[in-house]
Amino acid sequence: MGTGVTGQDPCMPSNYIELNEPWRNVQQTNDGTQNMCDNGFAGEWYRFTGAAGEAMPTQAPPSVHRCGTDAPMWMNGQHPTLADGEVSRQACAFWGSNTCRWDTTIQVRACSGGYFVYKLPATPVCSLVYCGAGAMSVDGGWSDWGSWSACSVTCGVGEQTRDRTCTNPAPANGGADCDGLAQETQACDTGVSCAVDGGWSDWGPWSDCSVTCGVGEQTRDRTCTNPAPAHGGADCDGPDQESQDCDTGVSCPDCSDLYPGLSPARTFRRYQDHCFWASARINGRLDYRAARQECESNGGTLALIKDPGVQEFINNHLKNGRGKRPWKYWIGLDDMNTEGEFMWNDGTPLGSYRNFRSDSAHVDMDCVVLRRTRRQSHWDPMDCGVSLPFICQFDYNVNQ
Ligand SMILES: [Ca+2]
Repeated sequence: MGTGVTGQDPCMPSNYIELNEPWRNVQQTNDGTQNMCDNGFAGEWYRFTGAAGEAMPTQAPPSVHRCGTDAPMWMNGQHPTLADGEVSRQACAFWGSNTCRWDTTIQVRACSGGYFVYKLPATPVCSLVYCGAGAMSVDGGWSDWGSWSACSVTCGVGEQTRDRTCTNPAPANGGADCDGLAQETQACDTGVSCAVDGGWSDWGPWSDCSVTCGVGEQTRDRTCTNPAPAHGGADCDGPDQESQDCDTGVSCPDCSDLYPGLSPARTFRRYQDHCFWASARINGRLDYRAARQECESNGGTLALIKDPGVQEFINNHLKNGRGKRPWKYWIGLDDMNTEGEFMWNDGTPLGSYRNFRSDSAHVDMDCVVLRRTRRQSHWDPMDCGVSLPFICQFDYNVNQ
């Protein structure tokens, strides 16, 4: 059998000649004016590549006048396998109605790179050409889907995608592209509730005026419920209440007009919704029980000092025109019911605001005075029988 150069592998690119002319492909027809001829071949090894195709056709071409010449040549027999090694085949030239009008013997072998090489002699006559045939087309096929991407959001419901590629196999030689989408999308629920920042409701209506005479105050509210903050969202910013002055248009009566039984009227002072009245220091002295009775018979009580505001008001009230001498007035606080347990005259317990000068032990049935020295005012327990001036307290209610 003929071989190439002894000892050289014809499958190696340096040992074969590429045939890649477009006209050489068996699908190329011509009108009979093109007359290529392979009579210059001399038994070299050849490989069909590129536009020429990748192998010789193993069936007669559909017609003559192909492959750039009049009588196209094809290989009469199957291609060998790798294991077959080098084989001989008949190459036929198609002319007229004879698919093998001329013939010659060629050598063929399969190469491990997936192609064939042919040892081709000069054609018997001209114009004959060894034809190439195109590779089979390969339709594309999808790869497996990739994994889903991370969800597009970190709370609530978002989206995720996955991809595939048209590479299994990739389309080749005019084969069809893959059909369908290369990416698909689905919803993904993070299972985490999104934080909701709070929002204010509308303001509610203004409240009634705080007073029934003179100028008072009224308020309106809003709530952080539109929406309420949730899942770590921010609270509403700003106040949930606002206030404004309200003028009743009604002149307020004096305390002395409301409680005409007490004199002198000039010692009445109003603080918030109460009137306070102090008896005269010289002529207005009574013991605790009598002082309490005097206040109550006029519709009030001895003064109930339950917060620092009232304490300061009474202190300032009594200070006016009283000089610098110390003074004492009964207020409505005593422990006559239970020793050591001070109660206000309205029946309420002492509570958290207390202004005793000291916590020293007291005698039975202590009654309490508001006492002012040069430096300060405070409370002192006293013998209830002592006669002292006193301070009454009355509701300031213009509707009574
Ligand atoms: Ca006591």
